[in-house]
Amino acid sequence: MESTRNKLIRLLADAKENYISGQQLSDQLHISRTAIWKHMKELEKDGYVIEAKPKTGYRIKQFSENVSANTLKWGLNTSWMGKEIIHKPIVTSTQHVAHQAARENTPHGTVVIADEQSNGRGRMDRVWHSEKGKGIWMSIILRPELPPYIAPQLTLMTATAIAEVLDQHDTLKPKIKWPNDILIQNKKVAGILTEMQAEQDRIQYVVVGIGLNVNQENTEIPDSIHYKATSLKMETEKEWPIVELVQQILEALEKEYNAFLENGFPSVKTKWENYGFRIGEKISLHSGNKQKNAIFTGIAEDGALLIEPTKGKTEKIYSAEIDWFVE
Ligand code: BTX
Repeated sequence: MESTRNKLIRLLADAKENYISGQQLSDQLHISRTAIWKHMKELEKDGYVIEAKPKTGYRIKQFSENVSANTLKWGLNTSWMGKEIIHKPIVTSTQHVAHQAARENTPHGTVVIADEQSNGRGRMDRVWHSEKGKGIWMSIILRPELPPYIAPQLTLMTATAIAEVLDQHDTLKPKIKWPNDILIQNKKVAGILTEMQAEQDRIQYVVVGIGLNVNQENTEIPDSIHYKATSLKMETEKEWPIVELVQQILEALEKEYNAFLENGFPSVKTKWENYGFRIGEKISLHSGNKQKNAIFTGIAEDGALLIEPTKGKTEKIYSAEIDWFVE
């Protein structure tokens, strides 16, 4: 059901330049004029510029580009994804907050998003740099009624949805580095971290963490990762609207997830392979301290990496990392 706040924004937005009286709003929303006034104050906190003219009414002078639960929900075209949004200015890690929320029974599709993470993390507890207001740092709680071995496929599905969103912008040409990184011009623009709580044969919940570098300048990328990291701004020389981008990602994810439930992994596989980084090329892989070179031929029906270490012999790999440089 649409919230009163969203209905209020919709009424004001539909009125465009015209004022709507407090009485009219209160009649349509079935709340008191004092409640309307309180909502207006909340909208201002969310970054909307509201004009209130005595004896005339209210109008929106400027929409908000700030990230907040309300701005993200307004205009979000999904049926279950992001119906519940938890937004915080700063957290240690949105993964941490999402796990807590999931244990407290928050619904499927809940989104936890922060402006900044003080302890953002990647796989194996690696650091994920998450500067304030410069990127999308969010975690999504999913509750698929599926067995635990499916979880890695959700990583590939999420990567595909993000690649599709970025690919709507002609120049970006995103690639997915198996299993969880999105690259532009061979540099990492986004990473995905999928964590799960499960019983032996059933997933309780999955937290899909997405880190996407959006508006960092060249100088704002830490030196240690400079050679392999980029942002949308660095690639396009323009500032990107974060709220709109989050909405596009949530919409694409809902679509991909629904298709995945209906048709299984094959619906993801073909799209994923269109974006696969170095498919058909020689790659170096490592897992623990084992390293091997092989031709990367594609991904299997279950999402595993398919390689050909020697001609005519195919191997399936479930856990490894593709090295940046071929040895
Ligand atoms: P990963 O383990 O594949 O990648 C981590 C590695 O990526 C780091 O060791 C570093 O080399 C590099 N790196 C760190 N920060 C950045 C960055 N901002 N841009 C590009 N490269 C970077 C990838 O793990 C999964 C990352 C998920 C991050 C999200 S953010 C929201 C959620 N909360 C949280 O704590 N993690 C996830």
